[in-house]
Amino acid sequence: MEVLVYGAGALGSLVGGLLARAHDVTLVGRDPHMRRIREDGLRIDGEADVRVTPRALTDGRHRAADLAVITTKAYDTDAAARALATGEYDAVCSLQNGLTEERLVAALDATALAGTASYGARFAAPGRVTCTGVGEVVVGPLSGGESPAADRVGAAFEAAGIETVVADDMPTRRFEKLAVNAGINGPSALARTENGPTLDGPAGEVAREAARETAGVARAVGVDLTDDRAVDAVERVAADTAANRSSMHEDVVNGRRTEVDAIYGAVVDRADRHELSVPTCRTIGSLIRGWEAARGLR
Ligand code: KPL
Repeated sequence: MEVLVYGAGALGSLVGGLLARAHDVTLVGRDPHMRRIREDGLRIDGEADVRVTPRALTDGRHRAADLAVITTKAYDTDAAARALATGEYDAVCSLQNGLTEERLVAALDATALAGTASYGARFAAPGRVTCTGVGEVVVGPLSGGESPAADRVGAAFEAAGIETVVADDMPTRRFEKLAVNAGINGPSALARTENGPTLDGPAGEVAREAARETAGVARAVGVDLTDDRAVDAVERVAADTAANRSSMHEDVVNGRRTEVDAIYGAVVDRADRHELSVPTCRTIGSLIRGWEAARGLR
């Protein structure tokens, strides 16, 4: 299968590098990472040991592939969609944080699949990423049910040795992932704790409450996600990635813009529309936005 990975940072390079073991892969990312991959190939170390030579570009416009996998930061979704709209793809699949797929559907003709990835990835150096945790990829139709496109994408990921689930309940899984991000990302960034201690320490109740609020919003928009399932998910992911820093924690310590709008904004906006109270997510979101504003990042 021809696959283009748009947004080849840490996770995109890891997924693209694993896919390149079995498929014709093009990565789209930034220099100097892309330049180094063109010169020396891509090296994955840590919990995977892979050396591959995918195509590596900095301009993703006017390309064609069977599948485009989108792994940009959520705030770059519209730019990714504009670039992908100049090319031709049978299917696109987001593995991003936040509820980004609706924006891809609005901008692209290709079949849009929803996806989640629980692999841990860290950027090590240009041309090199570290796999910090072997997880799974879940892919399925955005509105749930089955689709031949999801089956084809699932089979392609499996063929490359990636643990993959083709799911018929993506609406629930997307909100479950949003609950995990709402529970872990803000509290870990504010407390400067790795994912495990975020749940195990004094910030744990904040994390669980953010996950419960997200589940309440899911139910308000007609998605079946119980508070218990959301809390179980946030506890499980924190335990599985105990030693990792969340992406928002990394963003804050590196002085970068965060995905606050795609995570807390997504919860709070939907809560407001349904007159639901989500004080924990609202507070976390305001604190992170306050930090971004003070540093001129928004
Ligand atoms: O998606 C993540 C992130 O850091 O953005 C989790 C699941 C919290 C893993 O760190």
